[in-house]
Amino acid sequence: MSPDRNRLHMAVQKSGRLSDRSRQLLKDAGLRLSESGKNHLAARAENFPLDLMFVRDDDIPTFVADGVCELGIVGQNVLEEYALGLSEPRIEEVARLGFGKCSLKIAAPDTLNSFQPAMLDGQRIATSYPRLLKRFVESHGLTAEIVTMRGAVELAPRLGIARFVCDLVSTGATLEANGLAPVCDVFESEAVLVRTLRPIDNLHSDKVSALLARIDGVIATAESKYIVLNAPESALASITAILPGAEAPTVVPLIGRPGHVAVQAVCQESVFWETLERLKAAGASAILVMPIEKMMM
Ligand code: PRT
Ligand code: ZN
Repeated sequence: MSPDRNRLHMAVQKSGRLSDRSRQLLKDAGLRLSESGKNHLAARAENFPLDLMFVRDDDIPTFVADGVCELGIVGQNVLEEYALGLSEPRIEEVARLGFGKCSLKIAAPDTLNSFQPAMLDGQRIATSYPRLLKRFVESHGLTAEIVTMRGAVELAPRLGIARFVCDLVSTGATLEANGLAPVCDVFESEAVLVRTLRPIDNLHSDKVSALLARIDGVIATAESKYIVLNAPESALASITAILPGAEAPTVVPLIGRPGHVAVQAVCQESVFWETLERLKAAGASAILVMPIEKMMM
């Protein structure tokens, strides 16, 4: 299958932890995806000039760097590990997507009492991320013998392959089930949208900008809420200071309630119950928090 050069191409994970959320993001951005067959390798957006290519996550940076796909969605762990092997940048991160969050951590048998990075010096450490680990170890002025494994890294200490492991952790359940405990953080990661640093021709660059604007809108909307509340005018300053991430709220008079106003604001951060309790304590009443369906800044 040779790519249609009149359309944009995006590499996404075929099946794994990032697949569903990547497709959902594109659907939320208004794309209607047509997928044919169960073992499909590609999908076409019916209402936007974009084709998706379904690949292994490890291959996504190469596809994007080579310009086979102008865009891609990949974990920062995979992206950075790839980038550390390049002599010059070939791919750039354009947006953090807020899902696929995990942390690359060094772990040791849970019998280890206390930990100092210096304890890694001269030790064998098993990982699937040798470049990220090497950078970390060197940043502490240490050397370690890095054992690269493609998977099942958490088995290395039990098999006598390495004393420490350096692996991705989300809940920590896998480490615990293998008698390991995290001892230090190496790299924080989440899924990101990336684009090639190869020149994108003018025909395509408008499409890229349009798609990025929509994706930015989806990301902003996910966290944003629309808040409406009533407040005494005297409490306005303290109430607007509590509203999370709200710029320039709208303030309108309330007919029949002199000295009181209605405040409307878009909050670009999560609104927690604690926030509502603080607003109420500051004098707000009739507080409504509503989801925002679409947003374009
Ligand atoms: O087949 P393909 O090569 O595409 O997929 P893959 O098996 O290499 O990757 P996949 O689907 O497991 O992960 C894709 C991406 O999801 C990773 O590159 C990370 O960016 C992100 N991610 C988020 C994770 C995790 N959380 C995660 N917990 N990737 C892997 N894990 C593994 C980890 O390696 C360990 O084995 O889950 C286990 C630990 O999980 P907890 O919850 O027990 O701590
Ligand atoms: Zn992979």
